[in-house]
Amino acid sequence: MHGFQALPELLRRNGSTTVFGVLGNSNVAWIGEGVRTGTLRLVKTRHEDTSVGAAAAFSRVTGGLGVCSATRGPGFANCINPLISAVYYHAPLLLVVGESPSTTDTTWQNIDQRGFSATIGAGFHHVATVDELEAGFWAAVDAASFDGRPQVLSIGDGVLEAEIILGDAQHVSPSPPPAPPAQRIQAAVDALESARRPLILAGQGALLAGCQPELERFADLIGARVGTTINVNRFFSGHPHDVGLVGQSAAAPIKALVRETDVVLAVGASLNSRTMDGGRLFAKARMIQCDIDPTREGIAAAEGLASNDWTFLCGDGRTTVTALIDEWHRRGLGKRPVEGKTPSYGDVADAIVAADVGQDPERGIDLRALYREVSRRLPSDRIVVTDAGRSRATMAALVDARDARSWLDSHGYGSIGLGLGYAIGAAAAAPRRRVVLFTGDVGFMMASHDLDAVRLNDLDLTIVIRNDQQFGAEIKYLAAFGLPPDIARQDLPDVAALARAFGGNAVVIDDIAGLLDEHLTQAGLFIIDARIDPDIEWRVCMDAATLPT
Ligand SMILES: Cc1ncc(C[n+]2csc(CCOP(=O)(O)OP(=O)(O)O)c2C)c(N)n1
Ligand SMILES: [Mg+2]
Repeated sequence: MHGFQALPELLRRNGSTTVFGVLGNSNVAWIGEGVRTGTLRLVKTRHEDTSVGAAAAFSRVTGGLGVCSATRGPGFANCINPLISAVYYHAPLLLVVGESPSTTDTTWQNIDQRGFSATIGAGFHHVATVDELEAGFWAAVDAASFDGRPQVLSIGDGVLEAEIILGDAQHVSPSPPPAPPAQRIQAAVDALESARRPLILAGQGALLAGCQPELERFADLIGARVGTTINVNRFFSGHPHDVGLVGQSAAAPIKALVRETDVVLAVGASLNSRTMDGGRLFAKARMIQCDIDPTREGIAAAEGLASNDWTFLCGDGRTTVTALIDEWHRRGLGKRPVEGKTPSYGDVADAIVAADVGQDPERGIDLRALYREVSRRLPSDRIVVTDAGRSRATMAALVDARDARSWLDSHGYGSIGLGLGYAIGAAAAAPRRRVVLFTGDVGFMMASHDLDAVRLNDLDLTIVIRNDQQFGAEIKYLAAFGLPPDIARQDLPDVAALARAFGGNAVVIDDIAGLLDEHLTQAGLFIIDARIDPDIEWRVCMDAATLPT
C-alpha cells in the first residue's frame, strides 16, 4: 500500500468515513482513493471555511471525530476563521492538509501552517516521512478526543507516494486521567456539604466526557440546580431543576436566581467573563472547577471573575464527578432537596415573549413569536443551528431541541457567517432529521456561496433568515457616535431567485401567519426569508423579562 491509500484506511479504522473538503494538489489523491474504494464519503463544499464548520458540527451531532481537508497554503488559510471558532467550541476535529511551507516542491503556496496553528490554539502534527504517518495520525486523533481541541495533520511532501505497511494492531486510545487527588475532592465536598443553594454548571467538557448521568445523579443528591454555558445549551433538557442557559445572555430572572448560588460546581466550562457575566454572576459563590486541561487552573480566578475560594479539580468529568459522589456517600450524607422553585423553560420563554419592548407589527415580525412558532412546529428530533448577530439573543431560550447535540451555536469567538457550514455538517450527519439554520441576513449572505453544498451533496436544509435588512448589531454603535444608521442598512437580493439557482425554493413572510407547516417539511434547500422588526434590540427582551410572582 502507499501513503495515499493508507490515509483513508486509517480514517476507516477510526470509524471516520465522512470528510468535508475542497480539493487541491496536496489532498486530491488520498480523498480520490478513499472515494474510489468506497471508504470515504466526500461532502463537497465551495469554500474551505464551510468544511471546517461542517466538521465541527458533524463531531457535535455524531459524538465522533469531525474530519475535513484543505489543500496547503491558501486552502489552509481559508480555514483559519472557523478553525479559531472550533478552538473556542472545543470541537474534536481533524483538518488534514499538505505540507507548507514545502520542503521539496517549487510552489507559491508557502505559509507557516505550524505557526498559524500555534497562534490560534489548534494542535499541529507534521508527518515528514511515510514511516511517521500511522503514529502521527493517531497522535492527532487522540489529542482531538482528549479535550476537543481541533488538530491539524500536515502530510509531508512525498508521503502520499511512498510505500507503507500499516500495523495490524488495533489502536487503543489512552484512558482518561485519574481522579484528582483525594484532598481536592474532600475540599470540594466540604464546600458542597455546607452549601444551601448549589449550582452544577456544565460546559462543552461535560458533553465530551459524557458525564450527564453522573452530573444529574450528583445534582439530585446534593440538591443542586443545573445549568449550562451557551456552548451546550439544552444539555440538561428535561431535568426538573434545570435553569437552562447561565451567563451574560441569560434572562433576567435566571440571572437573579443564580446570583443567589453559594457554591458552583463547574464541569468542563472555561468560566470566561461571558459565562461569569463579567464577575457579577457568582460574586458571592465559592467556585469548584473541574477541567481536564491542567493549564486552566487559576485562569478565571486570576481574571478576577470570582473573589471567594476556588478549588480546581484537574480530571475527566466522569471520573471526577464519580469521585465526588463516592465521597458524598462515604460521609453518609443523604439526598437533599432543592431550595425554592425552579422556573421551567416554558416559564422563562413566556416571560421573554411577554416583555414589552415596543415591538410594532407594522414594522415587521416579532422575532420572539417567529422563534416560538418555528420551534412549536418542528419535529422533536430537530437539529437547530444559529449564526451570530443581535437577533440571536433570545433564541437559546425560545427555540427548543432535545439535547445539546441538537442545539448548535456557531458563534464561537463572535464570528458571523459560520452557521451555514455548521448546518451543512449537521445535515450530513443526520440525514433523516430536520435541520434548521437561523441566521441574520448579513451572516446569510456572507456564506451564501455554500448554499451550493446543499445541492452538491443532496442534503435537506431549512434556513430561516431573521431578516432585518441591516447589520442590526452595529446600529447601537453608530448611534453611540451620533451617526445615522444608513450605512448599516442593506437589503438582500431576491432570495427566491437565489434559492432556485441552487436547486431550492424560498418564501418571503412579513407576518407570522405566513409561516406554514409545509415550509418546515420541504426536501432539499428551503429558505424562509422572514422580515422581522428592524428597530428592536432583541437582547433587551432578556433583561425586561419578569416571572409572575
Ligand atoms: C466575520 C465577521 N465579520 C464582521 C463581524 C461584525 N458583526 C457582528 S454582528 C454583525 C451584523 C450581522 O448582521 P446580521 O447577520 O444581519 O445579524 P443582525 O445583527 O442584523 O441580527 C457584524 C457585521 C463579525 N462579528 N464577524
Ligand atoms: Mg441583520
